[in-house]
Parts: sequence; C-alpha cells; structure tokens
Amino acid sequence: MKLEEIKITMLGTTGAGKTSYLLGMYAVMQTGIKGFTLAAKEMDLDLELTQRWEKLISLKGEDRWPTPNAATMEYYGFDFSYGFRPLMGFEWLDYRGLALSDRSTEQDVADLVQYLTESQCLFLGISGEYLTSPIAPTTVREIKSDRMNQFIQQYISVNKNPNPKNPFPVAIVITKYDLCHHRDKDEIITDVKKLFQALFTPNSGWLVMICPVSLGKELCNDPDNANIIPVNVHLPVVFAVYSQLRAYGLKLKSQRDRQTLALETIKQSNPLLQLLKNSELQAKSTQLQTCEAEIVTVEENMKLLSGELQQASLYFNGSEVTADV
Ligand SMILES: Nc1nc2c(ncn2[C@@H]2O[C@H](COP(=O)(O)OP(=O)(O)OP(=O)(O)O)[C@@H](O)[C@H]2O)c(=O)[nH]1
Ligand SMILES: [Mg+2]
Repeated sequence: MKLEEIKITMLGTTGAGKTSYLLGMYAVMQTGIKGFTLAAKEMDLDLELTQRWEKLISLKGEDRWPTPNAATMEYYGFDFSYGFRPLMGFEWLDYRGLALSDRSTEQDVADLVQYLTESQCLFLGISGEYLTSPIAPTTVREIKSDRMNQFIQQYISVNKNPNPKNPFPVAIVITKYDLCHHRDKDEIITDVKKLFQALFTPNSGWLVMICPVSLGKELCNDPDNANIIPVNVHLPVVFAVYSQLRAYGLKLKSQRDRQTLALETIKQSNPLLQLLKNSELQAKSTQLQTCEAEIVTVEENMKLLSGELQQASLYFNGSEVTADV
C-alpha cells in the first residue's frame, strides 16, 4: 500500500519557528519514532538539512539559528516509511513568514497561495512566546491568527469544502512551547481555540490537532546556548499521515460496501443468471477480498500511529476525540 503524495503547508508569521521546526522534525524523524522514519527524496537535500541541524545543535550564540527566509520558496520532498517501506510521500514548503502579511501582488505570496490551495494538510505555527499569559486583543496581531483565518477561509474552505464525510486535517502547532510551559496546558488550549474558533464549530468537518512542540525545554532560559533536545516535533507529521490513512480507510470502506452489495445482488438472482454471471461473480469476490485485505493494512498502520497521537489533543467537528482506528 502506498498513499497518494500530499502537500503540507505550515502557515506562520516571521519568527514563528517554521524553519527551526522543519530542521528539528527532520532530524528526529530521520532516526525515527517506533519504526517510522522520514527521508528526503534527494540525497543533497538530506545533506543540507542535516548540516543545518548540526549547526543548530553544536553552535553556541545566536548564529546557531536559521536566518529568516528570503523571498524565495524552498520546496522539500520527503518519504514517510514504516520499517523502510514507503507509506506516503509529502512535499513541504519553507517560505518567508512575512508573506503572510504582504500584498498578494508579491510573487512569493502568489506562490504560497497556490501551494496552499493544492495542500491536503495544514499546519498553523503559532509561537508560545505570545501565549505566556492569557490572550489579549494584541495576541491576534502578534500571532497573525487573523491572517491565518483569512487564508483558511479563502483558500481551503472554498476549494476543499471540508465536511464531516470529507474532513480536512489541521495541526495547530504551538512552537517554542518552552516559553509558555509554566502555564496550565488546558488554559493554553482554551486560548488557542478562541484564536481559531471556526475550526472548532460543530459539523464543520475540520479534524484538528493542537500540539505543543519545542526544540528544548531549557531554551526559555537561554535560547542561544541551552542544549537542543526536541520535544513532540514528530507528532504533527504523524498526524498528517494518520489523517490521510483515515481518509483512505473511509474511501475503501465505502468501496467495500458497494462491492458487497453488487455481489449480493448477483447471488440473489435466479440460478441460471448466476451461472451466466459466474466469471463476473469470481472477479467481484476477488476484488472484495483485495479491498478487505487493504482495509486491514490501513487499520494496522493507523493503530501504530494513533498510539503516538494519544499525547496530543484531537478535535473533530468541534468535539474532542481520541485518535482511533
Ligand atoms: N525558545 C525557543 N526559541 C526558538 C525555538 N525554535 C526557534 N526559536 C527562536 O525563534 C527564532 C525564529 O525561528 P525561525 O525558525 O527562523 O522562524 P521562521 O518561522 O522560519 O521565520 P521566517 O523564516 O522569517 O518566516 C529563532 O531564531 C530562535 O531564536 C524553540 O523551540 N524554543
Ligand atoms: Mg524560516
């Protein structure tokens, strides 16, 4: 089984920590979590990301951090595998977060919008530095959540038409969580839900994960010198793959139901007709078996991934849910 290749967009203003997150996520997933691994599709890309990560973990001082992105788009292709068997490919875009606040006449804004409309999964990167105390009217502008909501409304809601039967996955990634770690987690979640209310409305079809991530617990004390020990950085990607599997599983199940019905119809027809349709009957039951076997594989993989997702908060149609099969 190999799922269709998807595109993921991480929205987030400049300084939200998008590039740092990408580097940390790749480093952790390259080694792997429970047999799931990530590999860059191109060897040179792998080298580039690894070198940038090495710099981040070994250098001390502000030079360790990536430089803010310029107006050129950087596209990265990855394979997500289980035991080295590729499960799903995805493409990632790293861009200048300032594009979120720029006019749509800028080329990179147009490129970002294009990529967003083609994406099957959305990450919203919001920095923990703006969640250190209860949100105020200024928070919306600091995080640029108003712009993000606008992007979702205009380019995802309209194009993808999420609904309970065709959910759209969104991971709200609270980056630099070390900076707001002192606060009660439930209070932070309540604040985040306020910032993106529309994603939590009943029957709206959004499958949302809220996930705190950080490149190191001690970074809040001294970001330029503290040790880098990433926390949770794999979860958003696990969620992206999980939600694709979930959608694929739903598709297979409705296919199975249609095939079962067709088979039953032939079986209930008169014996002569059955004899005439014998080869069709054979073919249809083979198809059904293949489909059922595939459902089993999908569910096995979902089970492996959902185990990891128990650590994050998941919402579907506005209600909290647990990741299951
Ligand atoms: N405390 C803390 N600081 C972090 C963490 N990750 C990144 N930072 C800080 O956040 C700054 C910005 O991170 P970037 O990854 O460059 O942000 P970006 O979203 O890619 O920004 P643009 O490229 O301008 O869009 C870094 O220079 C670090 O100082 C983290 O996990 N914890
Ligand atoms: Mg960047």
